[in-house]
Amino acid sequence: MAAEEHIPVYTTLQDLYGGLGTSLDHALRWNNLAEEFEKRFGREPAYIARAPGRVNLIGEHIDYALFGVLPMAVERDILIACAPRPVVASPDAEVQHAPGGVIAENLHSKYTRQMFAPEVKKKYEQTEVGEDQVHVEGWHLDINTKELRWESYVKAGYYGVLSHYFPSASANAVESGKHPVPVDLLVTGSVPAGSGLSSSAAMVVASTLAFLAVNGKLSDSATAATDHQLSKGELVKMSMENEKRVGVNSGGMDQAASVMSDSSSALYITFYPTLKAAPVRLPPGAVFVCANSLVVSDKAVTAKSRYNLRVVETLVGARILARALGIQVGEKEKITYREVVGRFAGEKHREELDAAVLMQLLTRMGDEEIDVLKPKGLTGSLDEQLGVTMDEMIEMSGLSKEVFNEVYLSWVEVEANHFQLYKRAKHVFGEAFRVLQFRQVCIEAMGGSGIDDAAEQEIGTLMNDSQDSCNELFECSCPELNELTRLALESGAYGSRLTGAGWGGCTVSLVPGEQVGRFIKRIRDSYGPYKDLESDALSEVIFATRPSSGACVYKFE
Ligand code: NG1
Repeated sequence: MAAEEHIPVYTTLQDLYGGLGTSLDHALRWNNLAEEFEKRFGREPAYIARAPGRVNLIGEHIDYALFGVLPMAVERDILIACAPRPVVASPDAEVQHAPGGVIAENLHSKYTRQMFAPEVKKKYEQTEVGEDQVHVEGWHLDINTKELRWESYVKAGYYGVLSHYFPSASANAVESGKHPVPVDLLVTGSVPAGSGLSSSAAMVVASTLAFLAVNGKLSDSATAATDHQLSKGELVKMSMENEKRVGVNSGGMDQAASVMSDSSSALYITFYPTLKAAPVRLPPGAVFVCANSLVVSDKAVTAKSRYNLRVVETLVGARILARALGIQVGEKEKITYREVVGRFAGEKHREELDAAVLMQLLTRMGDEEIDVLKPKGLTGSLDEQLGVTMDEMIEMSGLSKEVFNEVYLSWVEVEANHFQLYKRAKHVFGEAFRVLQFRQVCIEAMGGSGIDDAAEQEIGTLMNDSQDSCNELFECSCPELNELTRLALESGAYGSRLTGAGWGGCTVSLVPGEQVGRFIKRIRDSYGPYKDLESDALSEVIFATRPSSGACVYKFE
């Protein structure tokens, strides 16, 4: 099981890139990073931590309803070269001598050099006899969540390492040598930021790994440096917690894909009853092309009318459906659609439904049961009338206004005149079904001849259906994403859809392997916003990718 495996530590690039082949591009990039590190810090790095971005192939906006999703890691990644810093006299002496002081640089010139050191948080209390007592609470690193700053992701990863591995943060720890070492690090990334390919999760995973490595908290077969070897599942959980420190409440898909992927497969990630990831081998002719719409959707700014509103519509819908189906729900419980289905089917705690049974239930829910989410007395088609007002929604939930506000609105701000409970539910059940179908097609294709492209055709159709559903029912597409997916189909893709949260960012298209070059050229020539881009900029915004291996560490010997 991927979750129990250890984080791989390599000493050659051949081993690291395995299935991908040690392409010259990779080697040049790694060498360049190591040489730059040496130039800037006067010695070789001790490690390079690598974490890839991800593209979600299917299963959009259903992770927070706890249904399975199907992403894969992309070849584009974040690399962090790092080494413990010998303490010598210098103008930066304050950081140099602070336990765990960090000098962080980025190869990209727009991200400036940062220096920071974790502080020990102390609490002063008065004893009964009036003396001050000092308690050490833990580490503190100043993370600015109001502004998007590159080093916040580095700090977020560090925070987790400090609190998990240096719990006795105190002056005593410093004296006994159990404090974190001072570190120099240099970051480079090829995952385009803010495009729905999870550069943030890759940064946090890579940073977590870099700080573990320099502090001797990752072991490999050569050096059993620690009693407990960190598993991939543990790194996913740590990285999820760490990313929350930058103010993002994520469902776990991004970190799981970055850590647990392998170079031959996509990942079927399930969140219920526990987080699990199983490889799904893709048909051999499958090449995925990511294309950035160049529309930037600032998640934090638009959350109340987009992402967070969808989360609330999805959660409230689940309660109303549960109520209509006669399912017990605790008054303060935020039940999800996946749990409603499970309880309806009599699923026992920690037991999983068989995929065929789950598919039957999804069809039944999506085709019949969710009619209870429409406004009373409405039988018409999908139009604005399908939405319900806040008062109607509260009444349908069966909760008092006070309890409703506490459970569904106290932790999040939302803005809408009408809440589209029915449309969102229709998308969620349909999309969860398509994920299982996609997986099924891939499993069946493995046993087949692979001579024709029937599997690719079927997968492509599922991707197109997903795009339609995201556009019409979940309303998370935008004109540019619709245009890009349309152009992709006209240019020979089997299927094309938005990937990630939507409202901008990237599309992913499944393209026949032998046509990738021609496909990319046609999109470059026909998508308006690409017209004035030079070739370097173009290769940043549209590129082919196969599945990549997950996060790892390279050790210099
Ligand atoms: P992006 O914004 O593409 O990383 C977001 C969520 C995912 C998932 C998708 C929609 C975060 C960090 N990630 O992805 O968990 O809900 O939207 O499928 O919020």
